[in-house]
Parts: sequence; C-alpha cells; structure tokens
Amino acid sequence: GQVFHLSDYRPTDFAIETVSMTFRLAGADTEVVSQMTLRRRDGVPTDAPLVLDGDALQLVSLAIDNETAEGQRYEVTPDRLTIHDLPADGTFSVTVTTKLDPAANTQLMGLYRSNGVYCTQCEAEGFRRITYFLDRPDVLAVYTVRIEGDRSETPLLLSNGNPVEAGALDGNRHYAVWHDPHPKPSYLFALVAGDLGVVDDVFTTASGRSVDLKIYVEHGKEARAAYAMDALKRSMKWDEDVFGLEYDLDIFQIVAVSDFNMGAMENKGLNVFNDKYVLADPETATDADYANIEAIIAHEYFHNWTGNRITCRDWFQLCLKEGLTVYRDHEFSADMRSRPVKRIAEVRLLKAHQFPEDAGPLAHPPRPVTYSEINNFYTATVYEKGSEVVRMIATILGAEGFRKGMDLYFERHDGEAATIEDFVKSFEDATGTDLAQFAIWYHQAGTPTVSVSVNYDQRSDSLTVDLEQSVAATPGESAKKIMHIPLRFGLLLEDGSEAEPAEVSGARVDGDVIHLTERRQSVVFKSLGGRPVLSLNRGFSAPINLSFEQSSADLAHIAKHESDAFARWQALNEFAMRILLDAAKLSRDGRTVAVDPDLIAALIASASDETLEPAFRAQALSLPSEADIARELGSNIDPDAIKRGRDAVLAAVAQALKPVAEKLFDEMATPGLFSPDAISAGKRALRAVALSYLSIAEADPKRALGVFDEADNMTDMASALQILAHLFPGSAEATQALAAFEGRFGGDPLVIDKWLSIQAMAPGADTLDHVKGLMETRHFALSNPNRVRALIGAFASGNPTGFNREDGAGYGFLADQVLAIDARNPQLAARLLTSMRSWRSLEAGRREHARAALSRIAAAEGLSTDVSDIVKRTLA
Ligand code: B3K
Ligand code: ZN
Repeated sequence: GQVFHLSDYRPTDFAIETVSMTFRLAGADTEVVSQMTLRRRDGVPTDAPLVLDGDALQLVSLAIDNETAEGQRYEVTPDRLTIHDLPADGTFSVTVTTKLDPAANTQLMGLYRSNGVYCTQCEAEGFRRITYFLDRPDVLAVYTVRIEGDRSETPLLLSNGNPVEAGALDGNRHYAVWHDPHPKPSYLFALVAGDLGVVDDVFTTASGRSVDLKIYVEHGKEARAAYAMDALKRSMKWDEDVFGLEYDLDIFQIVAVSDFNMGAMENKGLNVFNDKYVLADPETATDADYANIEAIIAHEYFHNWTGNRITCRDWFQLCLKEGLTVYRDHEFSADMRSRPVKRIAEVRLLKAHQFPEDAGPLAHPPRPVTYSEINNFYTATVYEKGSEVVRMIATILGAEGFRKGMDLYFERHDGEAATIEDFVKSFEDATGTDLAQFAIWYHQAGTPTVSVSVNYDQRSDSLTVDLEQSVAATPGESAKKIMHIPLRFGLLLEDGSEAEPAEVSGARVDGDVIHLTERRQSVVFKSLGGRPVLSLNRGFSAPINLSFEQSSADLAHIAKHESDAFARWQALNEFAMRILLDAAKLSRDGRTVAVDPDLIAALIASASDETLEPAFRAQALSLPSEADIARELGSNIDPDAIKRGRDAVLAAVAQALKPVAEKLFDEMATPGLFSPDAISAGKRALRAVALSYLSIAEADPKRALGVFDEADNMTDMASALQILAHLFPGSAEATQALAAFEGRFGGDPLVIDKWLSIQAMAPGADTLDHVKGLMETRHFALSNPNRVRALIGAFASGNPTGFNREDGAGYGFLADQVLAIDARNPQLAARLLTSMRSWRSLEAGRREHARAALSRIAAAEGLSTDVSDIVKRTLA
C-alpha cells in the first residue's frame, strides 16, 4: 500500500471556490451532481491536469464549463478522475455526475443508510465516495446543496449551513436547498434525509443573535433527547464565557443515527451522532452515559471553532483539532462537575488506553510524519495525549497566557487550514515564551519516565530533589530528545501543612511547577521547617511514568493531607498498585497474598471521610484494574495470576471495610426522583462500590439481587447486574437477573448493549463460548458497530482472563471476527484488532498463540488497508 509522508506536503494546483450539489435520492439509483468552480493557483503551469480523488465511484457524466467533456480529455477509474486541457485563463467549472447505492455501502463512510435514513460520514476521506473531488482538508469551499427525495420516505432533507429554499416536485417528491456561507473542507460536508422526530429549542448568543437548535431522533424517542439539548445549550454558553467564542450560523442541528463507526461527527452546523451519545433517560441510561453525552455534545460543538473555523492543513495535523478540542471538553466537564473527580477519570482513561498504545507497536507521536491509513490515526495518542499536551501549555503559561495564545490563534488563523507549528507559535508570540523544546511533545512518541530521588538534610533543613528523564525507544524512533516536562508539586510537612521554602535553587521553579528541561536536574529547597513529603506531578501535570521509591508512609501522608484532591487519589492509587503488583507476583508463585494494613487503613480513612465528596470516595475505593496491573508489570504477563492476586487483595479489603461499606450502602441511597447531576451520580457510584465490597465480604449474591430488583434507574440496575454476573457467575441470582433484564429491555438495542457487555466481560475461560452463543441471538448483528463493540469489543479489550485464555482460543476467535468484519467495514475491523497491541507483553505460551492469530490475519487475502496496516505494525 501507499505510504504518506508529511514532508511531501504541497498545496493543490487548483483551489475549489464554490461547490453546488444536487442529490437525487432514489435508493440504488441515487444520483449526485456536483458543480465546482475552480481556480488555478498562481505559478501553476497552464497544462497542469486536475486530478480528483474518488473511492469506488461510478462516473455518469462530466462537463467542463457546462460542456460535456469528450472522452480523450479525461481518464477515469473508480478511484481517480484526471482532466486535461483546462481553460488557459485558469478559472472554470467542472460538473461531475456520479451514481450511488447508499444501502449497499456497508463501510458507513460516504453516503449510506442507517435504519432507512440517508446519512453521510466524510471524515477523513468519505467525501470521495460521494463524488470526485480534491478531498483533503486544505481545500476550503462554499457549498450550496439541493436535496431531492421522496416526501414520505424522506420528509426531512438536511445539509450544512442555513436553509434557503424548499418546495414540491412531481411524483410525491420534494426538495430543499441549504447554503453554508463558511468555506469548509469536504470532510465537514453532511447530508441527512429521512423520517425522524425532532426536539426544538433556541439559544441566544452573547451578542443577541438567536440560533435555532434541533435534535433529530427516531420517532418516539424525543423525550430521551432532553439531556443532550440541555448539554448543548450549556456548551454554547461555556464557549462564550471561557473562550469568547460564539456560534456563527442561524441553526445548529444534531441527528442521532444507529449505525455509526464512532461517537459523533462535527460536520458544520449539522452534527451526526451515534444515538448512544444522544439518547438518555433514567430508565435506560447510566450516569456514565449521561456524562459521556454531555462531554461528546460539547466536544462536537466546540469543534465549530477548533476544527471547523480553523481546520487542519493536512491529516498529519489531526491533533491540532482533536487534542485541543478534547482539552476543551475536559475543561467543560470539569466546570460542570467535580474538577478533581473528572481529572481522576481522565487519568485513568489515559493510562488505560494511551499509555499502552505508546508503549507498544502502534506507538506514534501526537503529530505523526507518516501514515498508510489515516483512519487508524484517530487514536488515544492523537486525542488524549494531544489534550495533555495542550494542558501542559496551559500549565506553563498560566490561565491568562493560555487565553492570550488562544485569542491570537483565532485572530491569525480563522478561516484557514493550519498546522501544529502555527498553533504553538500563537502561544509563543502572545506571551513571548520560547516553546521550541516543549513542542517535542508533539513530535516524539513514547511516555517519558521521570526518576526521582529525594534527600533531606536535617542540619541545613534542606531537601534535594534529583530528577532524571528518559523515553524508551518506539517504532522508528530510537534516539529520543530531552523534553520540557512541567511537574506540579507540593511539600507537605508532618502536620499536613505546606512548607514554603525560603530559598529554591537548581532547575527552574515557577510557583508550584518544576520545569524539568535537561536529562538530569536537581532542585534544592531550603528552610522548610522540617522534613517534607514531596507530592509530585500534582493534577497529573505531565503525562509521564513516575519512578519514585516513596515509602508507603509518605504515600499515606499525601493521601491524607494533600490540598489537591487529585494528588490524594494518585497517592492512594500508587500505594494500592504496589500491593497489587506484589499480590500478582505472589500468586503466580503459588504463595499467599498478604495485604499491608496501612493500605487498608488509608482506604478506610478515605471511605469514611465525610469532608470528601462521594464521587471522590468512590474513586478512592476503586482499586487499579487487572489491565492496570498488567500494564505496570509490563512483561511476561499471566492474566490469571493477576486476577487471583487482585481478588485476594479485594477479599482482604472487603473484610476490613465491611462496617464502613454497610454504612455507606445505607447512607448513599438516592431515594426519590432520579437526577443525573454529578452529586447524585457520585452517591450512586459510592453505593455501588460499597455493594461490590459487601457482596465479596458476604460471599452472597442476595444483596446485589435485592438492589437489582428494587432499582428505579439504569445506573443502579447495571452495577448490580455486573456484580451478579462477574462475582457470582452461573448462580441462580445472576441467571435470574440476566433473564429479567433481557425480558424488560429486549426491544431496546442500546440498553441490550449493556447486557451484552456485562456478559462479555465476565471473567474466566468459559466466557468465550458464551460470547459465541450471544452472537447467535437476535440481539446481535455484525453489521451494527455498537453491537460489535458491545459484545466482541468488550470481550477483547475488557476481559483480560477471558480473552487471554491459556489455550489461545480468544485470539483465534478475534481473528475470525476481524476477518469477517473487514469484508464489510474495515474501520470497525481495524479498531477491534487494536485489542491485540500488547501481545508481546504476554507470557511465552499466550504470546505464541497471539502471534499465530495475528499471522493468520496477515496472511489472509483481500485485507483492507485499515486491517493490513494495523496487523503489519502489530507484528513488526
Ligand atoms: N472528528 C470525528 C472523528 C472522525 C473519525 C474518522 N475516522 C469525531 C470527533 O473527534 O469529534
Ligand atoms: Zn473531535
């Protein structure tokens, strides 16, 4: 396959200034006419041909300046249209007519049908599956779109921008015309046509303009869109308040569809969403669903400025819009909910997804310089690490400097397709800061490790902190550069107060930030008033691995006294991780696991501290997962031993915690009307953790079944069901609850996804057969990405002992599914396959089974570029 290199970038020979499209929607005979006005760019030779991108297209006709083009004037294949002998003056129009069968489009890229609704997905390269075009993000054009369709089948005809005209046509057909005044790249084009219900609202912008808001959902589900609408209005207000950014069209529309390859898409003025991230009510959605909806609605809305008004010059710059927009949605959620609890969730996610990616065969920098399939670069690194890099800029510059840089970025680049360099330069110029070394974060893969040692000298009352940074080699990058790592810190004295050193020397320290900018650096703090405990990387200010042999007593001290709640959780989590790592090693050697009573004491202290919010206490009690432990071990992994060790720790904690858990279980009940707010959600989360410890301590499923039966909301119901299915598999209680759930929600696929996932993640070797059985039920469909992710995805990436069965059958199963899915939906197949990325860290037996499964995929005929790219890199 072809490999694309950033260094090959050059602008197109032609600019496309306007695009005027007509869609004649007619099932398998759908026709698209696209008339573009083009302009040859200065300096381009007059004999330069126009080369348009296509993907599996069928050309019906071609005209240049409204005259039918003769056959010798162009060459056409399904993937390319090359036109010669263009008008010498360099301005002309090209009219391309193509024929499509949207229902046959199983890739869900381009124009396809979901439950009969016509919809599009164009990012990254789906527009070329609709018409021949310069399908790249630096070609910005003004679009006018006319849609014609059957009145009964498609009463609703939507595209980007503002509606300008609508009317009747012969034969029970009608049309609508949309105009988007903002020049945009083709990947932001959207069309939706179908029969849907609508929820309406209005938002008045800061400058007093009124914007119509519409959310379209399946008929009958309108009530379930209320929360999404509320989240949208809060997002619009927040972007005005925090960044001074107003919405710029008269209408903003969101459409929920059931067949979607990802979460949602920020098409200009017409976002298309996976219905999972729109629909919610207490009976069917969990608190996590509500939080996701809020975050994703915000994320797509925020793209209107960071992504749409300023877009990416090329796909290597993807993180320019994604990393920045994730940072913005993180800040939004932090403002809407509890900041420290939100940060804990972010860091858990970063460590669970991005750290393993950065430590394995698929590692790449946030701003890569080469790719063979761009769809494989919508990764945790581009999104989540990209966001962390923006967060570090904010840490280095402070809130005011950061805002100045953002303002300058908008001032300079509004309406343009920009680069990471443009972005960084805006911050440098706005604040007079040199970010050259800092920018290495964008260009270098791998998670840095910072090794720390401290030495307190009592006589001089001074603390020396020695720091050393390193980054392990990643694919294609062996020599690593020295980075600028901003580390927030605190110095906690014995009584819990914070030391204020009279003198600081060594590496640069700004307020509570140490700037590590050399391989080895020291900081000396003097006149402290006693030996302090160093709390380092507060708020996870830098996305690094910390190697710091802090004593358990010091960790417990931080967990108890830090003023930064996130840092308290971090210390507790670190303490627990140590115990869990020991437990995994001990159980591997067949030895008994003993749990440090100090850890138990620290957990009990956090659990019962009523000054801490319930959501925080729930996080404090949630020990690192089996996958977290595997990641920390790094090599020679035996998932069964990890689970045995972790279970032993959980059992010991559960026994000790019982009285506290019992109290929390009673006190955290949320009787009365359900509210999805963060405080109520926190209580439910803490009660669910308490229920889980109590169920372990009591070794009895009855309490969980009681909660399940009495639950009046999906959060309580799903957490009880999970406890039953994971802790008491095969019990009468688990069987009864699973059957009851299926009976009640069997007609609602989004809810049944939870039932599929819970069963797919039930630990142990037997789950594989159960998953295969579920695939045969009416609840599963290989054609629907949500079903595939809920069942196969949850099994492969959320079930360490089930998927990594000793006999390798889990890997063989995944290989079969990846190959079957690849034939219809390559993006989905490639995404599933990334669950194998850490295969080299497994113990030898499993590793060989994994290699065999991967090799079988690699050897298969007719692989998509998506799967072939992932499998090659994974095996390399
Ligand atoms: N920009 C889209 C993702 C498109 C993925 C294409 N394979 C959603 C988002 O990040 O907001
Ligand atoms: Zn995004």
